Amino acid sequence: DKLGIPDDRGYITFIDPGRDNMGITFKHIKYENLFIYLFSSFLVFVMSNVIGSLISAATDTKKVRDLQSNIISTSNASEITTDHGVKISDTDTWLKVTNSQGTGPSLLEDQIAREKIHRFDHERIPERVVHARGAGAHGYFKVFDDSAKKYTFAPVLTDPSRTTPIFIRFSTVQGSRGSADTVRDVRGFAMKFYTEEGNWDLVGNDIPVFFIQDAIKFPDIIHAVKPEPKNEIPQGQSAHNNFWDFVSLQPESAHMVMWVMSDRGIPRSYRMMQGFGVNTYTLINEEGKRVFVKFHMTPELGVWSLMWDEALKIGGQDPDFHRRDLQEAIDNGVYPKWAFGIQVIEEQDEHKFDFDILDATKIWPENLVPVQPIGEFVLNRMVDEYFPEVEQVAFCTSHVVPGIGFSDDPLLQGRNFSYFDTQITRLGINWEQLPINRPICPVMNHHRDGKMQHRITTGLNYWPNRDGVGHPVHPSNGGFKEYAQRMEGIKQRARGKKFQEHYNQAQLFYNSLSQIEKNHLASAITFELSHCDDHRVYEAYTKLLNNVDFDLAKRVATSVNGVVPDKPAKNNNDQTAPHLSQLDFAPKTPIIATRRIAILVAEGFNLTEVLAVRAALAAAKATTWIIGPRRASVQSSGGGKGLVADYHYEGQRSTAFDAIYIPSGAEHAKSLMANGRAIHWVREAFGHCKAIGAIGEGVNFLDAAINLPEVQYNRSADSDEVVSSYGVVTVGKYSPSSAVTDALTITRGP
Ligand code: HDD
Repeated sequence: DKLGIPDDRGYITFIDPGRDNMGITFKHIKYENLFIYLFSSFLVFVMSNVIGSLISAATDTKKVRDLQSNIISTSNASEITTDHGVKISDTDTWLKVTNSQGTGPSLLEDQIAREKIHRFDHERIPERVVHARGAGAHGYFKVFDDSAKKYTFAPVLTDPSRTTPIFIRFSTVQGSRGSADTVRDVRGFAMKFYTEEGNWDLVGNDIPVFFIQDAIKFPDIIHAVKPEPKNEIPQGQSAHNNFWDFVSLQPESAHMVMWVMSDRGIPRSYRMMQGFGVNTYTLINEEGKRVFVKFHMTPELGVWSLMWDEALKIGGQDPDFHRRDLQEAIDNGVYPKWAFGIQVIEEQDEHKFDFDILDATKIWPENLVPVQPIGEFVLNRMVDEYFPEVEQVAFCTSHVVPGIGFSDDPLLQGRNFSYFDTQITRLGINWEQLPINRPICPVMNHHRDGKMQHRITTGLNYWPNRDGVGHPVHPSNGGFKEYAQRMEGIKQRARGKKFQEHYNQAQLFYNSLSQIEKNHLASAITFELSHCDDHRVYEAYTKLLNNVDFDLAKRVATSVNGVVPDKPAKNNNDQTAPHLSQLDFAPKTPIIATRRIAILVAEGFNLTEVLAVRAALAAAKATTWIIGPRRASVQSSGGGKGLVADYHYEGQRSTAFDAIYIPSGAEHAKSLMANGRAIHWVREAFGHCKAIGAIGEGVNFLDAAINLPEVQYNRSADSDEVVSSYGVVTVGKYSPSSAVTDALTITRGP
């Protein structure tokens, strides 16, 4: 009702016809600033279209174009045919010999029905033996400059003029394909770089270390963590006897267990996880010099986690939470982005450290070996179809490109055998011909035949041959050449001397956490051991824990009836290292982009205010969702037409959102106060330390719902001073200053 009319303070409200693609926005600005605003809008419009076309150019990578040749759209060819191409006239009724009633036995002769059922019967392929559940997306990788040239001649890591297409698949480890996303687990972070020199697969995790040192132990750790063999319980959880039994007897896993039990085990989003190559690889430069390297991926948005209570609830409320989150961000054009960095150790420094740099249960602490950022990557395109892309994408640690090599890391050596092998079971020997796996550079060799051969290769199929075709390529022309490593040794089953020490870095990690993170970690181990009912298991693990930290061991053991120590089993030298606590990754300026904000309304809410706050949040690229008493129109104050709610209070829980905002409106606040579910909404969000903002009468509702004397509110109807306490942000009356929305950008309370 106030549209276009300057108010007594000289402010005007008008409809801004879409500065972004998030629908109509309402603006409320000083009348005299209107011209400047419209002119700047015009500039933003022009610029965003220019940037938009640049972005779509980046989305359209060489790999995406390569995949287009395999895409068939059902809308282009709407007529249905058999697999042999014959048009089908009836897909609904099996061919029968019918009696006078029109019923009778079905005939095997019906090749159309047979084909349909056959094809259906064979739709499933074996799920991955680990990392079965996942989500993937396309994107691109770029280096900033050629600074890595001193270490490697691989153009993917040194040529800033290149945009390398990538595909990333994120995953959980333990659960099967249909398990929930938010379980406590390690997350896979598998990257395929489609380089001009061939595919490079960097198959990493969101945790920089691993449970075991030697690949031969992999089947044991996986059997132990997977559902128990007698009853296939539990799904998507490590909280059971077998896992904790194994790790109590395999102390090399102590460091990794600390990471998984920390908040890293329950990320808020795939987009807010670090990635690590984990193993030690090598880089080789033009002069043939080799260095050891570890790869690091650092998310632009920071490293954030769920609370355990949230993770448990979301597991039931939205098992696809992380998959949906990735889709939502990419659909909204807020593309997930990571910095790509390397840690480098010169060959001559290999033995300088008190840990073995080839031991995957150890990090290279960043105070000793800093991460050098060399590039960045972005995910900007979801897949067109899940199965052919995400389910059929297949990675091999053994797939490196010239300039990148392996090390003698015994975990990596074994992995280099395992991945190719598993793809044969899952996808068949010709799995690299599948569209998502095939390289964007030419492929030519003398491998032939095998099931599902797609290539028709003419000419000779062996080397040497009289035509000189399919010949090896000299390294000076790009042929892969292994580093000439001097070797001398004794053939024996052995582990390196420094591989024997297991607790120093578990302690280093624990020491480096903030108190809150330590509390979460203690609760997580307590939860897990509480689910172990064999006393030998929880006793053994609580005993082991005393090697990491005396207080932690006491705390957990007391809660789970474990072995409560009376003195530390190992001195704690209080050493810490940077970037082990997640708090070290919080962006300097809080980023609200892609955060989900629920606006809790009832009949009689203040529409003008909601639209203004909503527009400000949308401009910061957050998403807002109206939660109301019904998923239909909810009237605003004075009987206005209001808004259509996105969800009913029962249709979504606070767990799906990062923050809540409760607008002003006397009737609306009264209705909320009388509604148990609405009260639960804010209590639960408060318990999960989310930012909650309220204005005017919304503050009264908040006060009634939370009702804690420690929380301070601004209840004064004519004060626009923002009071922020315990993550609760209140203001008496709305003013167009962005104070409230600024305050809401703190999406987590203390
Ligand atoms: Fe593995 C899959 C990561 C050790 C054997 N692994 C797999 C995936 C990731 C990792 C992210 C999923 C790939 C995808 O999305 O398709 N794995 C790791 C990391 C490890 C590790 C970071 C330690 C540094 N893995 C490891 C060992 C072995 C395997 C020691 C065997 C000796 N991993 C496999 C596998 C999988 C696999 C059985 C199952 C599906 C697949 O390979 O393609 O071969």
